[in-house]
This record gives sequence, C-alpha cells and structure tokens, in this order.
Amino acid sequence: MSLTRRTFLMTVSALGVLGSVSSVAMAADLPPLAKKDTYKVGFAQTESNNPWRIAQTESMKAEAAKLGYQFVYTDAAGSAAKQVADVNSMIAQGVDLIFLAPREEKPLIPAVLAAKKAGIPVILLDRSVDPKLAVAGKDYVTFIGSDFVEEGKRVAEWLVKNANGKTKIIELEGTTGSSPANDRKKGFDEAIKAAGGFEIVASQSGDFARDKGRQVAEALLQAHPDANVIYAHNDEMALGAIAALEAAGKKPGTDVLVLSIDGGKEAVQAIVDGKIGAVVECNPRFGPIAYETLKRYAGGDKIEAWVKNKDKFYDTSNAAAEVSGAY
Ligand code: GZL
Repeated sequence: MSLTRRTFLMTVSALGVLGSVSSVAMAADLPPLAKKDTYKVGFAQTESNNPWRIAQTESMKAEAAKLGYQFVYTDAAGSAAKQVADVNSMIAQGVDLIFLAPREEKPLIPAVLAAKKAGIPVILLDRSVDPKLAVAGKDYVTFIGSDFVEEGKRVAEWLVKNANGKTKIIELEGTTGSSPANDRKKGFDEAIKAAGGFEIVASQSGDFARDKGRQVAEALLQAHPDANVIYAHNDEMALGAIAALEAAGKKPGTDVLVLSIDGGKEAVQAIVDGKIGAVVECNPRFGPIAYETLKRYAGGDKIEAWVKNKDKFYDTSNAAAEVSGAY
C-alpha cells in the first residue's frame, strides 16, 4: 500500500515522532536564518582577475566590516571545481550563510545543494545557476544581480541607432557556461537579428579576460578583415580588443566601433577618448544589497526570486561627467 506523503506525516505525528520526520519535510524547504546581532558569513568568489571582481569583493568585505560580521572569503582562481571545494570548506566551518558568485551555471549546483543539505542558506550574487537544476526559494534564497539579457539588448539598441553603416560584428563572449555570457549573447543576438541588416561574422569566448580578449580579437580580425564592430561581453575584453585594433593599425571608435558591458573607469574613459562607443554598466558594488537581503531573510521576509540590480548606461552624452563615479 503506498502511503501519500500527507498520510505518512499524519501517521507519524500521531506516533509523536514528527520532530525527526518534519526535518524530512523541512529538507524540501530553504534552511532558515536566525535573527541575530551578528553573523559569520562566507563569500565564495570565482576569481580576482579583473577590476570588476576586485570591486565586488571589496564591496562585500567593506560592508561586512561596517556591520561587524565575521567574513570568510575564498577565491576560486577561475576554477569551478575549486569553488565547489571552497563552499564545502565554508560548510565545514559552520558559517551562518553563504554568498556565492557561481563561476558557471552547472558545475556549482553540487555546492548549492550541499549547503542546503547542511542547513546553510545560500544567496547567489552576480551570476546564477541552471534553473532546471536548482531554483530560488527552494534550493537557494535568491539571485541578486543584473539583467544580463537586458544588458545585451541595450548594447544592440545603441548599435542600431549609431551604426552609420557599420554592420559586420565580431562578438567576444564571456566565460563559457557562465550566466552573463549566455544571457549577454542572447540579449544582443536576438535584438540584432530583429533589427535586420547586421551580421555577426564571428563569436568566440575571451573568458572575460583582457589578454585572451586581445588574442581572440587579433585572430578574428585577421579572419574577418571586413569586420567593423566589436561587441565585448565585458570591459576587459573590450580593452584587449582595442589593443588588437591598434596593433593592426586600425583606429578603435573610427574604423571599428567597440561596445562593452561593465562600466569600469578605464572603459568609460575610453568613451571620452573616442575609442569605445557605449558601455552598459554591470554594477559590482553588491555589499549593501547583499547584507540588506540577508537581514530581510533573517527577519522572516519572503525574498523575491531575483533581486535585480540597476545598471547605468554610458556613451558620449554622459561619460565625461560620470567617469569619476565609475568603479
Ligand atoms: C557580471 C560578472 C562578470 C563581469 C566580468 O555579473 O559575472 O564577471 O561582467 C566578470 O567582468 O569577470
């Protein structure tokens, strides 16, 4: 006879053993977070290979210090496997909550589920995980981050308005398998296709890194000498592409339009210098919103599945005035 789950729970509660069984029921739910004056929080960072990562880490550290929280920090140095191990080490240290910026959407699922099993809530920062494998409100508290599809779409919308006949695009993709790379590609490619009249002649990962971005841009520019637009999924690769263009004797911003996402000071200055056309910001300063969300969760609030960051937009209309405020 197959017992329904409800019947089973009613039966065992009658036997007065609900405590142990309800933990089974609880396993389907998010681990709670007690309301306390201070916390021991973990932040499992993916890597520190660019100003964006460094700004994000600094913001998380500074806000924890301001609140007097104990801050356990790890840096996976670009390895998803190490990031899983880092989360497991935080679980072993008994942190109260883990902030995780999952390097890629699938490999970090075991870390998210291990924390849940250990009764430690996870808040995803900046990058998300495969929604087919883990979901907000059940496996982790929430995802705090930008709308990467919208970021890609905003770049495309600027290009459609400002192309002036430049329509052959090289796309430099971010880290393969990461949510920003997947979604910035989706947002841009779909909007460009809908506009008509443009062609993405090549699209390849530069792993969000400046030197890899330069190398990939060099190779793709040689293979596609008619390319006259470069869309980079982040500033580091855009700045690498500018170096590649100048090495090839081409004027970035004049011969070839360069477009980017992140909004770091160097890229915004490149707009002022006429080398980049537009940059959609991807705000790295997560500290305030991250800890505010922790406190809301501890206070019993129902946290929305996605706490969306607002992103600025920079082009020649505002770059000079706003470059000093860029991260
Ligand atoms: C975006 C973040 C990306 C940045 C890159 O939220 O994950 O990772 O756009 C960084 O600069 O490496």
